[in-house]
Amino acid sequence: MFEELSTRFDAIFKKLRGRGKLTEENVSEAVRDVKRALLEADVNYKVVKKFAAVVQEKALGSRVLDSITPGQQFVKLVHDELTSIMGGAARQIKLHTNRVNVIVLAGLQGSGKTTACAKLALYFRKQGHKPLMAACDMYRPAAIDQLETLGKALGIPVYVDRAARPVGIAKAAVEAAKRDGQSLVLVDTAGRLHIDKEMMGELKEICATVKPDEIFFVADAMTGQDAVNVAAEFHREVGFTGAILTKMDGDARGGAALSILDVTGVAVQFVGVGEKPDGLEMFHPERMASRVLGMGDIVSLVERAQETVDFEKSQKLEKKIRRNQFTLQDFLDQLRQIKKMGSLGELLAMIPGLGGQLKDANIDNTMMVKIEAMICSMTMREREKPVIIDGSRKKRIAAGSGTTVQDINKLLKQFDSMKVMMKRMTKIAGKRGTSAAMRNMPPF
Ligand SMILES: Nc1nc2c(ncn2[C@@H]2O[C@H](COP(=O)(O)OP(=O)(O)OP(=O)(O)O)[C@@H](O)[C@H]2O)c(=O)[nH]1
Ligand SMILES: [Mg+2]
Repeated sequence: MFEELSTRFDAIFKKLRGRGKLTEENVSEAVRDVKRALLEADVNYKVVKKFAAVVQEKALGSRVLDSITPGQQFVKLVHDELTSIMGGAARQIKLHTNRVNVIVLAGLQGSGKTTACAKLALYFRKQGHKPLMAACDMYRPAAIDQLETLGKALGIPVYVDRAARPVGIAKAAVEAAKRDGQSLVLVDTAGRLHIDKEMMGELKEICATVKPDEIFFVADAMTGQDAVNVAAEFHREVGFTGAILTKMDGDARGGAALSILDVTGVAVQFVGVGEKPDGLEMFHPERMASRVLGMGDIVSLVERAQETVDFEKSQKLEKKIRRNQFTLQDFLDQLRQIKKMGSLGELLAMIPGLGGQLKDANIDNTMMVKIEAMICSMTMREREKPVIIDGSRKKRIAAGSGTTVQDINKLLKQFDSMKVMMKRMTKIAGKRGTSAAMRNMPPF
């Protein structure tokens, strides 16, 4: 996400920091570079112009130039402005608890509406709601099947009526939800290649009938300014309460995320970060700005860890680490937990300070696969007591996992030093009192 833009900002700030003292001239130069970077990331030109003017004015007008750390001050300024154009504080969606909530999803063909429908159903179910998905796309025969398959996989009910019209389906779904005690209806609508009268008419009719609490405009982030222009047109016609930018896991340059609010007046509410139903994140402007500027996103990382990591298991693990009983089997379990959280590269990119360096590090999941293979080729006793792994055992494990004896040696050595480090960390944490977030984190 935002990789290119991130790299560009990194270079601009490095240049600035190398200057020792900032002058009006090199601030102007940096602002010009920022402007170019944003334009290349496909941010709307009017937004860029405004952004640059504000940064320039604040950088020159305030105490930035005279401060002890002008470079850092400048970074902070850009960070704050980025946060502000994306909407400042995130809006928490609060669903009603005393009646059925309705959310309508709309957008162009293939933007990710149906996927987002399932993602939101899962998201709100995690918060204790009981979602029902309504299949209102009658134009593509496979659309209903797609939603039904997703529903079945997640155990979420889908309202289907292959003979009715979209408006009727939406209405009947809300009634069914009331009857069956579901608390949220997610309406999946049909996509079109372009915004057309028929589509708008149908959508307006659906909205007038079911009176949704939220209308989310779903846009493919990869399409950049096109997505923003369609969003603006859409908003004029129907109005929406939030945008969902999908496919942010691809190489979307960021333009859409940075422009939608300014152009339409409505903020991004969620981002899609994967094809699977758990690939959805709430959009936090502040965290996103940190990510763009390569400052990492530790809060999202902790949140994701909390969602995936089993609390009881991690407490047991903490005890084991403290007693120095951490085994290769535990290590394997941890690796699998991390894999559940996402790709290693993606996770590391969220760690402050690491973002920019990752490119050359070539961190990929093959390393994890290799380690997993090696541990899986060990007997249980070897995993519990790695000291017994002698030369001949090493040969056997290497042959079994398609690796070399050197690989096994490396793994064992890394495991040893990791154990030492972990013990040290729990000691420090113990003194300070481990925070709940830390306890939930895997130990590396
Ligand atoms: N990588 C990635 N792929 C996504 C994401 N969201 C959706 N997709 C993929 O995009 C394609 C289209 O998604 P759908 O949910 O079917 O899109 P839609 O808007 O319902 O499409 P129509 O009903 O045809 O208008 C599918 O292949 C999805 O798997 C995302 O956040 N990341
Ligand atoms: Mg669809």
